[in-house]
This record gives sequence, structure tokens and C-alpha cells, in this order.
Amino acid sequence: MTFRLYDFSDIYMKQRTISHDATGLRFGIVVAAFNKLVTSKLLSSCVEWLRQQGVKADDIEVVRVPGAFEIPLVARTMAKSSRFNAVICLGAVIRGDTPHFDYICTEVSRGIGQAALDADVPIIFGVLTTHTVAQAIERSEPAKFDRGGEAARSAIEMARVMRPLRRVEEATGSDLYGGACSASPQTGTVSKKKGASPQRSKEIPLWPC
Ligand code: INI
Repeated sequence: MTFRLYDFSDIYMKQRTISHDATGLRFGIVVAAFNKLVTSKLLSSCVEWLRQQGVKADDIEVVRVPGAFEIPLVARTMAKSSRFNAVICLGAVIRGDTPHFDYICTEVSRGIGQAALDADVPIIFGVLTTHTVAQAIERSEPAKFDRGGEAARSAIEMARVMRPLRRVEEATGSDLYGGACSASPQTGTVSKKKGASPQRSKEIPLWPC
């Protein structure tokens, strides 16, 4: 019987029933001090959500930066450290009378996206970009939009989504996403006979969802 090296339908099916249990996962958080009234709420809700899903306090590292503009560099450095399953960026950019807002929004969104691709680690965009202070406060409130908690949820989901995908990469020796795979191989065996193409000899265990 022949079978494919990997079967994405298996992965997708498991992702549909994804749980948010995050026990054993590690998260970095970069939070901007600018508009602290808002960002401190984003941070507390984010941390609370992670803790509720089983993340240990020791497995959360928070780095504060002056403003949203400074977030991407720190997020990239944290993500590249191989110490985190995901990095969460929190900030609040609020429109003023000048084009400053546009420059910061452009840089922080572009920078965070680029950092994730460079580091090959999920980096979550939990940066509010609003027209008014009231909108920003509303979005940070756990009882309303709760963007801090939402960022934590996205980070857990992405960490869990990436795990089985990386295992497939490791076990097959393929580079599906064009990035380096640095985690140590600990799953599925690959049998390679001389002159033969690699074949999966065992079911690759997926992250239990
Ligand atoms: N930083 C923010 O995080 N939010 C803002 O609304 C903001 N505004 O409006 O100016 C802001 N500016 C600071 C900026 O992010 C940098 O820290 C600063 O330019 C130094 O590089």
C-alpha cells in the first residue's frame, strides 16, 4: 500500500476542534508604554488569559518598550531567541492632528509581519489603531472588546497550529514554509534507504487538539 508522506487533511481536521490548553507553552509579550492607561489593560487581560489556559507565570516574559514604533525590533529579537512558542505585541496608537499616526501604524504593522516571517515564529498583532481615546479604552476593556485576551487566544492557537506542522517538516526533511526549523526532532521516524526517496515509516504524532 502506498501512502503520502504527509496528509494535511489530518492536520486540518484536528485544528477544527482546537482547544486553548496552553500548558507547557512559553510566551513573550512586548508592550508599549505609550498610552499606558490602555496598554496596561491589554497586558493584564492578556496575561490573565494565558494563565487561565495553563501557562505558568515563569513561562511568560514581558518586555516594555517606549512606543508602538519600537515593538517590531524587540518582538523579532524575542522570537528569534528560540525561547518562545509565540510572541504577543501590545500597543495603542491613537490618531492625533498630524500624520504621525499613519507613519507609526504603517511601521508597526509592517514590522511585526516581517518579524514573524524572519523569525519563523508566530507574532501576534495586538496593537490597537483607533481614531479616539474612547475607542481604544473600549477595545482594551475585558468586559467589552478585550483585545488583550484576544491576542492571548490567537497566540495559543498559532503556537498549537505550528507545532504539528513543524513536526511534519522535521520528520520529512521538507521545508514547507521556506524557513529554518530549529526545534529538536522528537517525533515520527523517517526511513531512508540508499537511493530511495525518504518515506514516512510511522504515523507522525500530532499535537493533541
Ligand atoms: N506611540 C504609540 O504607541 N502610540 C501613539 O499613539 C503614539 N503617538 O501618537 O505618537 C506613539 N508615539 C511614539 C512612537 O511610537 C515612538 O515611541 C517614538 O516616535 C520614538 O521612536
